[in-house]
Order: sequence, then structure tokens, then C-alpha cells
Amino acid sequence: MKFNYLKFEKKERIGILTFTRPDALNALNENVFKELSDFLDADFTQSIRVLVLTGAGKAFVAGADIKAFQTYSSQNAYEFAELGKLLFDRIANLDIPVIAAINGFALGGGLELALACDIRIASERTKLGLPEVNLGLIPGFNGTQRLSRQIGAGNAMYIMMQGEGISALEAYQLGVVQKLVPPGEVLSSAIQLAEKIASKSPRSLSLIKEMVGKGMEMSLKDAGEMESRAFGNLFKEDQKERIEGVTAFLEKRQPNWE
Ligand code: CO8
Repeated sequence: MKFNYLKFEKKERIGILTFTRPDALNALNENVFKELSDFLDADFTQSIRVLVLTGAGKAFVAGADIKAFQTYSSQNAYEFAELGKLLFDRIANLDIPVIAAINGFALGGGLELALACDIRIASERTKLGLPEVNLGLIPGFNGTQRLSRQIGAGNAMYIMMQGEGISALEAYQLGVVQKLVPPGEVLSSAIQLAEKIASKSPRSLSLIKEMVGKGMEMSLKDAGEMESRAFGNLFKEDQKERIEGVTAFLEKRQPNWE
């Protein structure tokens, strides 16, 4: 696939998708979304175990393209917000783990994109935030919801209302990101984590994603019941990965998930 604003590479079982619009700090516009949609349409998950998202240059993604806002009608803005939500949901719902390697600014729609990933690793020098209050706007790609679910309403309001963006350290302390690393080591650390995850049972990984994702929208009781059913299903006779995992443990060898 040939893109102008995205680059996709494979390192064995790891896929790396880079946003490559560095002159605009990788800001998201309709062209970027069109390419992201085409990328997600392609059946790339068959050939990789983990996807890493990152940005070219000094930003991960600095948000939606503010310059494009000048021409938007109310309907355009609504449709763009819906398109972003749809694409970010597709990323969140991939049945493989997705890691955001936050190499630089993750602001507005950029942080919303990172929040659609399963795990976030960030440069300890970068800044993250939802600065829409400075523009007379609100987050529009589900940031109000995903951030509140991730770190609680009070912490999310703190980030959204002061609007200046927070340091990577503060983002780590609040639980927005799971790991901080020195600048320059973000992608390599993300790939290292991706490789570790890629060595685990793909079935377990996709089920963990499904349980956590669906469970967030359910009562604890219903989510617990869903988990028990999924756990029970893993003991059906055709569940090769459970058979391999348990057998490998008993035979004191590494499991082979192929
Ligand atoms: N959109 C368009 N262009 C951008 C954006 C952006 N979000 N961010 C940076 N750029 C451009 C700059 O305009 C500049 O371009 P040019 O050289 O042509 O002037 C270039 O990128 C480099 O940026 P700076 O010179 O500003 O770089 P600095 O290092 O000085 O500053 C910052 C970096 C602090 C990241 C600064 O660029 C900034 O504040 N950017 C805007 C961040 C922001 O407010 N993001 C939120 C946008 S709103 C949003 O994301 C809402 C999402 C929901 C949308 C719903 C549908 C409508």
C-alpha cells in the first residue's frame, strides 16, 4: 500500500504505522483519515501480532487540523467528528493489541487517537493534553469519554479544563500513559514491549481486549458472567492454544502458538 500521510512497515510479527505529515505536526485532516480508512480496510492483521502507532518528526499527532476548521459548516464538523470516532473505534476494536508510541506532542485528536490504543508509551519530554478549550471547542473524537473511562472523571476534567497540556510525567502519574522512556527510545521500547506481547497466546490477547472493552460498558455482574463464559469456552476441545499453553507448561517448554 502506498500512502502520502502514513507509512506501514513490518518487523517480523510487529506492524508499525507512522503518521507522516510532520510539517503540520501530523495533524489529522480528511486526507489522513481517508488513508487511515484504506489502511484499516486492508487485511493487515493476519500477518502481524501487534500494531504500533507512532508519528514522524517532533509530534505523535498534534490534533485535528485546525486550519481546515475555517471552512467547516456545522454538518461538516459533525461528520468529521463521526468519521474520527468510527476510525478510532476500528483501531480500538482490532483483535490484536495496539500500542501508541508517543514520540512527541499528543494533543487534541492526537491524544484521542492514543487513547483508542490499548497501551501508551511516551517520551518523558513530551506534552499531552486536550487543549480544545483554547479554541472554543470540545474534544470530538471521543476524548471526553475515553479519557474519563481511562483515568476517572475528575482527572479527565482537570486535563480538559486547564487546557494547557500536561507533562509526560504528570500524564504517567495520572495513568494516561503506562510507561515513560527517554526521547529517542520510544519506538524501540514500544517494539520491545510489542515483541514480548507477540510471544503470548493470540487468542488470550484478543479475548482480554474483548473483555476489557465490552466490560467497560456493562455492570460488574454482567461483565463477570461474560468473563466466566469466555473462560469456560477456552476449555472446549477445539481450543488449540489453551491445550498448547497448558501442555507446554507441564512439559517444561515454551508454547508454540502457530
Ligand atoms: N492543525 C493544523 N496545523 C497544525 C496543528 C494543528 N492541530 N498543530 C501544529 N500545526 C502546524 C502549525 O500551524 C505550523 O505550521 P506552519 O509552519 O505552516 O505555521 C506547524 O504545524 C508547526 O507547528 P508550530 O510552529 O506551532 O510548532 P511549535 O513547536 O511552536 O508548537 C504545538 C507545537 C504546541 C503543538 C503547537 O503547534 C500547537 O499548539 N498546535 C495545536 C494543538 C492543538 O490545539 N490541538 C488540538 C486541535 S483541536 C482537535 O484536535 C479537536 C479534535 C476533534 C475534532 C472533531 C471534528 C471537527
